[in-house]
Amino acid sequence: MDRKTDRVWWKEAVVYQIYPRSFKDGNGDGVGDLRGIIDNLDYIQSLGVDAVWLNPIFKSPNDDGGYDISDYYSIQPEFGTMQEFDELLAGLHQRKLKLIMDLVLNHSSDEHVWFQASRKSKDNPYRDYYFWRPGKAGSPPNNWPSFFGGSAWQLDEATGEYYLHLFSKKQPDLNWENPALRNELYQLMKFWLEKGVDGLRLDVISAISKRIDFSDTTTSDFNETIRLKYANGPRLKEFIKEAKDQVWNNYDVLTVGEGPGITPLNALDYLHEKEGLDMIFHFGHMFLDQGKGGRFDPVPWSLKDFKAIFKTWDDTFKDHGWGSVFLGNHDFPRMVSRWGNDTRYWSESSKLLLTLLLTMRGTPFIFMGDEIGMTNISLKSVSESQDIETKTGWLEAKKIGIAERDFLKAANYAGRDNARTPFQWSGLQKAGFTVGTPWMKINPNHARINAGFQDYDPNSVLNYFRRMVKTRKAHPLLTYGSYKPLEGVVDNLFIFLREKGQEKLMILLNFSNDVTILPKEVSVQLNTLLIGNYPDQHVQGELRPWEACVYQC
Ligand code: TEU
Ligand code: CA
Repeated sequence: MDRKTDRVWWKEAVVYQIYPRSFKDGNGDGVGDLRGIIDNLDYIQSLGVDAVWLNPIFKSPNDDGGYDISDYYSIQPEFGTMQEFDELLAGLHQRKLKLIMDLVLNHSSDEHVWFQASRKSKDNPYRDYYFWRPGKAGSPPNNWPSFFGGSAWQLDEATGEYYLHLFSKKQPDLNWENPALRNELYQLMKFWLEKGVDGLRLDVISAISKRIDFSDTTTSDFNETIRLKYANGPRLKEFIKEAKDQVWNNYDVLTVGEGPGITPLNALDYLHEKEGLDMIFHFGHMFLDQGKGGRFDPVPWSLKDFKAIFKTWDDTFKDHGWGSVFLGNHDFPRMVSRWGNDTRYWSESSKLLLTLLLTMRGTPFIFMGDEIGMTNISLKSVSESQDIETKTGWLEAKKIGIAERDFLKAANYAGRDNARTPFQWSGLQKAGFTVGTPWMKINPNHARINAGFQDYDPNSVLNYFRRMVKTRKAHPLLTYGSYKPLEGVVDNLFIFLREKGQEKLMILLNFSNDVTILPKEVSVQLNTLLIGNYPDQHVQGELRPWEACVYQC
């Protein structure tokens, strides 16, 4: 049984992702916080979005931007108090906005009381909340690499054993094989759902079932190691089903799982109305420009491959399950810098990418700042990075003799700092983000790119985004209609049809700096232009550089 055609809020929603540390500082300490979000709920509502996905706000030593939780029941002190959380949730609900929280259940912080106990002794009741293994002749138990460089195992002197951490050594992996641990996680999820949280984004859910033989990886391609060794473990489906039975089925809650390593061939194994997740984030397109060395080994990408990945994933979900669509988040460079042209055609390509997000089939997730076309930042040295993945990536690169200049080039193209620069509210100093010293470098281009200026400019990226959201809402076929990309068009054009009943829309996107002639068979179908990203009338028969058009056919 599948609810492909059922109407549910999360299929019709446009979701706005907020990285709280960088959204707005409400108390002058240079760090974004809940007060800063509460004070800007009217701005969020003005976007026309339906839900907010908040990156983790739980107590954390902040080794990995809050993805290292040391207490699942309390708010990160820098972000505010539980009272302020309640105020935020009420403020969202008053505006008919839903809240999706980001829960990290694959690992905890090493400062969590569970881990503090677990490491005390081999027979501690909490020992098996984590994975401990003896080394092999003075080496780690196997050759698994961490996402953040080095081994995925850390020797703990106290008991002379290693513990597993797929991410940083301050993020020990939780042992889902242990039912006592699973029950603790179910309890903490119920705590937040009882408060009225509307959705859960489940961090690295694809990795919670470990292959406990811990056999070595046999490939040097890191994304292959994720797929074959970390994700899609033997009990993954079972654990998801149990969480569904024990917790999620008892609430009206959206569950969207972050699924690195999940492929079009097995995605549907994890999605099911009664026994699985509602959606996953897949990474097909997000690893497109990553070479064998992963993030800091960028390779050119082609629109041909980009289109093929969208087709493959749309095919995956066309009859069962439901897709999610995103082009950026807190883990990836800014979408206009990565997929668009953030110099000469900054405005047009920002709007084109927002058009793609809001006309594609699947629930769109918009990363804060992309609605105003925020761009990558250029770090002058690795020491300016605030991201463990870049800092450890540099240590690894140095070991193999890569020059800082070359590593920095890769980090400035692909690093996560790009997405974590403070939101650019105004052209004032510190971009209106804080009155204190910002925790992270602010992009100097905030003088030109900021929500304040754009709010008043009818042709701004921000006001185009607002119009595009309204267009999506006005045409339910953009949610429930079919998806059919046009084959055989020239490589720099991405053209697709959305249809439902008698209504048919054609979306035309020119991913290039060149004026491109439209094929005859396309032009003859175009009737009324619903929305376009050039202020003046669309020139029949061609697409201008980075031009996006949505036509009624
Ligand atoms: O990301 C894990 C993940 O799957 C990677 O694709 C992600 O891009 C990460 O940067 C490694 O390249 C999730 C969170 O989104 C990320 O912020 C955390 O660092 C990570 O899990 C560990 O919790
Ligand atoms: Ca603050």
